[in-house]
Amino acid sequence: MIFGRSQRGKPPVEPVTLKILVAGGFGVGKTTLVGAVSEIRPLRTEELLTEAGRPVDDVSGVEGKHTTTVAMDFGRITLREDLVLYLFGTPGQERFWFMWDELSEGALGAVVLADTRRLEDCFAAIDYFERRSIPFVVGVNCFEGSARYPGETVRQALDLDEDVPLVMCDARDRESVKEVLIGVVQHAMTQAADRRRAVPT
Ligand SMILES: Nc1nc2c(ncn2[C@@H]2O[C@H](COP(=O)(O)OP(=O)(O)OP(=O)(O)O)[C@@H](O)[C@H]2O)c(=O)[nH]1
Ligand SMILES: [Mg+2]
Repeated sequence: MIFGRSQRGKPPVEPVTLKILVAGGFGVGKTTLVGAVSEIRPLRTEELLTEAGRPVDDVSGVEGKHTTTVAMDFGRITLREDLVLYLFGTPGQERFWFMWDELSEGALGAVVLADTRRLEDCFAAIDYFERRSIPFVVGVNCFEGSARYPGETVRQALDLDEDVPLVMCDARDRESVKEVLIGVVQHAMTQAADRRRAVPT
């Protein structure tokens, strides 16, 4: 049990609330992921993709996409009665990245979504979290029609540290997304424990 708080015979406790970011390149499925698991109607800030944006908004691979996140997505999921996650989906397009610093304030960890057809699109998100020592998990969003690669191959292509978890997922599937989110919480806890051990008392 991650938080080790015994429930036996006690009144319900105030849940621990954690903030998790959902990042990754343009159109990789961040808004879809937050919408798939959120138990409240997710807050979205979608704007129509326009003719004017066509030269910079590369929709290849997601041709059915007509909108894009301009500020953030927000959702909530109760993983256990004493553990609630607040999800903040970031905008994928570079011109909205000034939002990221604001959104990452106080975050426990992050999911970096990746699409194997456009892996390079998530490099910037990986760099961002590595530089700030924010624990993250890479979720490979398995769009149908995209080639399936072994996790090890994707890991090498992303030049990921060995201890960064990499999981295959479907951003539209609640159970699949829950697994990814549990992975983020566990990874963040492990890293925090490692850091505590590393600091001499
Ligand atoms: N086939 C398939 N389509 C998906 C999957 N995940 C997302 N989509 C579709 O891909 C498109 C992009 O999804 P979004 O959730 O808007 O992506 P996003 O990362 O929030 O995009 P931006 O905010 O613009 O960066 C949408 O049309 C989704 O319906 C998936 O796993 N499989
Ligand atoms: Mg979005």
